[in-house]
Amino acid sequence: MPDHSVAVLVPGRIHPRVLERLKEHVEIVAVPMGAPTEVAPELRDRIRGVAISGVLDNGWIESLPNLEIVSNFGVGYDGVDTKKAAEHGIVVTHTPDVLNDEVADTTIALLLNTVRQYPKAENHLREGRWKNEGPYPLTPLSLKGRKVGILGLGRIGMEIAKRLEPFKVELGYHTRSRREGVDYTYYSSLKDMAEAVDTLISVVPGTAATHKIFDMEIFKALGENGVFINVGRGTSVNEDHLIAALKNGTIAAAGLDVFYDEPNVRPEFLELANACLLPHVASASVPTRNAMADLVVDNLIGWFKEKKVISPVPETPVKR
Ligand code: A2R
Repeated sequence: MPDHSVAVLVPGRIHPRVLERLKEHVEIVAVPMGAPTEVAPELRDRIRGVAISGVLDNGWIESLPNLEIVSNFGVGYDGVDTKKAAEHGIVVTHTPDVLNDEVADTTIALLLNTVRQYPKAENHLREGRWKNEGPYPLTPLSLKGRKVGILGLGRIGMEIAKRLEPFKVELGYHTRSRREGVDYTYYSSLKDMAEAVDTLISVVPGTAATHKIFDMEIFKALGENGVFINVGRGTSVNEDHLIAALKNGTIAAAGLDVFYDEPNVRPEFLELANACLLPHVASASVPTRNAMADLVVDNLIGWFKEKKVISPVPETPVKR
């Protein structure tokens, strides 16, 4: 039986499984994404949790007097102001680990698609051009012999690196703190890594420190044979610079699953033959998204039942 003394706010859209499971336990208050809307005081005072996929407006944190927990759908929680939440003693959780394999698999696919142009080759067949015009042109780029540098060797970055080992590429990484027990070459800055490798993969969170760190200086360092893959956050990229770098041959190609202002993709990207584009689908399989949905719900229910959460974000003040 749902405990209607507890209500959970759900701004905007979220995976349906979150709603299905949550409604067995609590009352759901569905509101539009964005600034707070009118909620009856009696209901407002029962809202102790938020389930969010996207951006949580700070107005909700300020206007819900009994809010205790924000459960974020996704490992990246740049849509939640964790500092503001902490000021209000609110716990923030996210969905790490359950998506590592899926995102790492997508990264390999995106990398191969970017260098070998498989989606375009398939279109060549589908459009009847193989028969009418002849074979798809040879791809100028190949994965063979590449030197790959990964920005961010965390949970997902490690899975990407492990998957790349059998591809016989050279592997290196940059993180702020060097990882113990890892044999890949460590670079002490992104710039140094970009100079040393010909393929950059970004899988860092969207933070102030990673905002637009991929700029023309980095693309110039990567060079004309360079391939840039981004499965972290679009906010890490200066898209003006990336578009220019792809247009003028500063780098050879880019594979992007994330964009600065999703779902608005800069039209220039669509014009670029050397850009391979995905609509933020790295974790988007039914089993992985179900696991993420379950973790969103289990964090909330665990908190309401026993004041215990499974996967708090590092910045959160978990009170037990
Ligand atoms: O810098 P460190 O030692 O904290 O290493 C983390 C690295 N990282 C950075 N590296 C260089 N410069 C930065 N400013 C910076 N900030 C963070 O990113 C660590 O190696 C990695 C993040 O790993 P995890 O926290 O385990 O995150 P996970 O689960 O791999 O997901 C990464 C991101 C998500 O935040 C979403 O944006 C996307 O992938 O799905």
